[in-house]
Amino acid sequence: MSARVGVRLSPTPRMERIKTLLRTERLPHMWCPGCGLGILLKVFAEAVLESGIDPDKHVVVSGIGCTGRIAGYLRLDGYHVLHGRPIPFAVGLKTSRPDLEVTVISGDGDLLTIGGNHFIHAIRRNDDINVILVNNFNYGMTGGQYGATTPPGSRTLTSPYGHIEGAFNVPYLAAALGANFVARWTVLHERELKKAILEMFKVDGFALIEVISPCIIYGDMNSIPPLEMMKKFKENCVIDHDADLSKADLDPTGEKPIILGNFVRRERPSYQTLYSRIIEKARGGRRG
Ligand SMILES: Cc1ncc(C[n+]2csc(CCOP(=O)(O)OP(=O)(O)O)c2C)c(N)n1
Ligand SMILES: [Mg+2]
Repeated sequence: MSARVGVRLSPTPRMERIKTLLRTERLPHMWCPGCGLGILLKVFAEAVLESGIDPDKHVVVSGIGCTGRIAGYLRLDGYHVLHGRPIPFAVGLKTSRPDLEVTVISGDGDLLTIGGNHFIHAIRRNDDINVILVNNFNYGMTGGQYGATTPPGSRTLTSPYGHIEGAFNVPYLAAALGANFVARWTVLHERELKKAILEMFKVDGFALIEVISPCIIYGDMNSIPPLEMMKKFKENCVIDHDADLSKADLDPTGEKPIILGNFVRRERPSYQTLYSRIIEKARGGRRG
């Protein structure tokens, strides 16, 4: 066990600032030691504080899963909704309250397996929401079953001899569907991730960040302890903003490079922008 366990850090002004956005009465959190979600929680809280947008205007929507718990730890308006349904909830919220900055933070299973249909149609419509999709390659909360992002060959609770299905290449999928902003970072790339979140807040239209995060369950089943996985992230990551996304599929158990970057920036008008124009026009027409 590390000699640092039990060492108490004296709070820095930065930590104090972040704490203002955390529901500290709910801590300690429920995540496993070695899980990357705590880092994302901290980075997201920092980005909210630096966004220049009143925290009262930020809303976080989560589905079910370990990642889905993030909404409950943030001292922001938050909704913890049905499994697979944070995107339609967020779309309804943003359409009725365009003044809010609506961010979905949820897992790969929630957003792409049970919720995959909502994901593709929200991007097709270009709904003006932010989506942070945490890819830990499995259903972490329920014990590590495989899902739509589990890389072929992985051992999971439901593929003990190795997974034989293909996995979604998330940035490639989102780019092909027409998302206005597409990025991928790992929880080890805190600064780049925070910058990407800040950029995402400014996008009118669908903005997606895939965040790769170690999961102790997935790691254990593939004989990679979480810190080893972090090491792999560090050693195998290649930042290439202009990458050919068709080659950006992932294999955290192997030596394949993990391609990271801010890959797509488009200015397609969002559904909500077009919708408000049409409503204006209809109202103007009636008056005239
Ligand atoms: C309708 C429904 N089906 C199944 C479940 C059980 N369930 C809870 S969390 C979860 C998986 C979540 O996986 P993911 O979204 O990847 O989140 P993670 O825990 O990995 O962060 C499942 C299947 C549920 N709560 N509701
Ligand atoms: Mg998951």
